[in-house]
Amino acid sequence: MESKRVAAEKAVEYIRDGMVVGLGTGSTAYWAIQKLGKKIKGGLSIKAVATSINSENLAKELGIPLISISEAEEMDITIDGADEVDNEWNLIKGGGGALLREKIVASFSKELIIVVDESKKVSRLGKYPLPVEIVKFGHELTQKKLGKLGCIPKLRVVDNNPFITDNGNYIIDCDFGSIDQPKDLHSVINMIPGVVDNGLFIKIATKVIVGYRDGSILEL
Ligand code: ABF
Repeated sequence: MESKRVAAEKAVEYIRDGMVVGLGTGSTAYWAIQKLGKKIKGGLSIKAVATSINSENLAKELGIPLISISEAEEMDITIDGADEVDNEWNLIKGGGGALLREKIVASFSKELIIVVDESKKVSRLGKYPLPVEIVKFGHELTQKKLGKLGCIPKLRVVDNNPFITDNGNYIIDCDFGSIDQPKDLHSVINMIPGVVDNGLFIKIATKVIVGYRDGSILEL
């Protein structure tokens, strides 16, 4: 936790009065939201857009003023976590099931600061199964098509039921083992009818902050 927390709190130092801030999802983004809540109690004045119902509820608890993405139009800075980050700052995200709203918010952000602990840095993406959000209609066939791309596709299940995203869709976790051409794979996956989006974030991050167990920080 300490390494995630130091990275997340460092990212919050970039937040200034009057900004519109994208709130990520997951246990690292959690610490950024907590720190933001403290700074707002100390007088920081911002508006926030959440990337999940979980983050929205946490922000409400902490008194962080929320607006909808439609009201925001653009975020100044979004702070979010990731499951893997490669040397070109391509990401795998979606372990928390929030990839669609995270990618939408990220795509309308001037800055996307990714906050991770050292375990997330990889030389090649894919050890972590790639989450793909798909619609329910024909999901078994969509899952088969994903398998034909060279992965082991598994419907994400929680408490013996299919996981349902905030958008009412399913997640297929696709174990590719290793992803050589993330940009190409991203396009090929998203061309499959029934696929809404996938957890590859290609060249969207503008800064990566890595936290280490000893409390040190690496800003890439
Ligand atoms: C979220 O944070 C997800 O996209 C990603 O899977 C997760 C990273 O998990 P954590 O920060 O909890 O390690 O943005």
